[in-house]
Amino acid sequence: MLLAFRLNAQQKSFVKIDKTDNEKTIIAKAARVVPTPRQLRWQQLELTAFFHFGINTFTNKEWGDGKEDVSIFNPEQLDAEQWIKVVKDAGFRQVIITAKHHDGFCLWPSKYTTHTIEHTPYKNGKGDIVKEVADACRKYDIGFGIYLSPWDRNSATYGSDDYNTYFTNQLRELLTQYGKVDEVWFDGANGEGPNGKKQVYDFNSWYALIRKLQPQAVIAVQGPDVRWVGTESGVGRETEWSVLPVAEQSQEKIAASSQKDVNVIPGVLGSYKDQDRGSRSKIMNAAGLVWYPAETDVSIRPGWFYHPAEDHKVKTARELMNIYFTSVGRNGVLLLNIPPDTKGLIAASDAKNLTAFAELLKTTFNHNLIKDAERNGLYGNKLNRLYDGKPETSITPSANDSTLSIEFSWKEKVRFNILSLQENIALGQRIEKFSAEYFDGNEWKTFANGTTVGYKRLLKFEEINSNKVRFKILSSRLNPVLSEFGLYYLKPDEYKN
Ligand code: FUL
Repeated sequence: MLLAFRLNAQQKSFVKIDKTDNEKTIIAKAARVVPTPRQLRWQQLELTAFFHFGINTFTNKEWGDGKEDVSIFNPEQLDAEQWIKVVKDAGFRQVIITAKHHDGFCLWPSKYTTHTIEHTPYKNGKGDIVKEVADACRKYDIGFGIYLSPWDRNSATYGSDDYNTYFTNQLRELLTQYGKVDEVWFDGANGEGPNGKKQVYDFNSWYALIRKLQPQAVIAVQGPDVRWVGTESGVGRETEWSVLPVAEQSQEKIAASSQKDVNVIPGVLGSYKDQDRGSRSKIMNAAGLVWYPAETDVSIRPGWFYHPAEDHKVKTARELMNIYFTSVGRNGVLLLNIPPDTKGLIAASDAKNLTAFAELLKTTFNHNLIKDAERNGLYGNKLNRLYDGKPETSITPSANDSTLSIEFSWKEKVRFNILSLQENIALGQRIEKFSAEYFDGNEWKTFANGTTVGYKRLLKFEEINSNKVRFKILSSRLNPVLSEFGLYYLKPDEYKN
């Protein structure tokens, strides 16, 4: 018990690789890199929602230039509780509001500029939409996050040091006036100010301010805690490692930033376009490793902001379900954008599709077939741990074994077309290769295989009918820790590729 505690206490979200470390040592180090408590909480949310709302909603544009007349902003029926109820009922557990987009218009009455909601007809200048959203989140018990665009096309100071002070002041307002903040989302977009100079952002001091005022908040995606998956399509990588390699200089900055945490943006080796960012070949020449999980952002509509012409282009329940498979089901967190309309409401079309998506999700994962399987295999009743919904109960082979094999049998044949896997990532991400087979009466046949699992891996395939299934972890960094395993069936007419 004591030994286990000591080992856990040693585990951190980053580790240095020494030049003398051999492959075995590097792999063991990689297996022990773990998420911070804030990263773990965030990963377990699975579904988070983005609300792009602001002056662009009224100009019908995606990007504003900061010269907009703010008197056009008047969402007369705005009801933040409607936004939160719609997403909460659909299973979303945290939201992010665009407090300020690239146009510089503030949805709260910032003291530091006049380009705000205070100078609009909305509630005669007495409104504060950041507050309305924060209050609704608290009322419905759902996480609250803010998007604050560093790129500001309205501020006269943009392009100078004064802008960093301006931004810090705005950030402080948002971090101190609205209660608990669970996520802060920074975009990397960067332009030139009126002086023709490109702004150099003071990110590290902003991270320090967030850590001080809201230590539980994850900082995404220009930030130390959460990484952009690399596309805006909702499709993550099939091989998605949360433990990534960093270069020498980055390793030094991380170590200097804190003893127990990462407080700078990790300089990950390779490119966000790479299909694999963390397998053995990628981490062998790293100077350090860091827990840096992927967030998959995508909009329910073609654009990020609401445009009436896109009312008929809202993603369907089936499309959202596919996105669930390729985001959450590929070791990511889904950040789905649902932009409120000019009335200040989530449009009926979007709400309808979200409700249908939630129903589809419920039907799909309603019954895990392994609950009905016999218990005569190697792990016997321990198999119950694989469907109790608790990440901390798991099955694992002995400490020296990096493979695992489990078998399920049923008295009668069962029908399935979905496989769901989860690792207990509180202990790290370890699984590197797996395969699943069924017995067709004569021989074993593979129906699914893959590489990483991480928090969750979902696979779908042609319907299988069988009374025997076996699952093998073929390769893992140290002993694999499998916490959940599921086989499900969904009628093809309810769910198509
Ligand atoms: C991008 C922005 O430029 C888009 O307008 C949107 O906010 C998206 C989430 O991030 O970089």
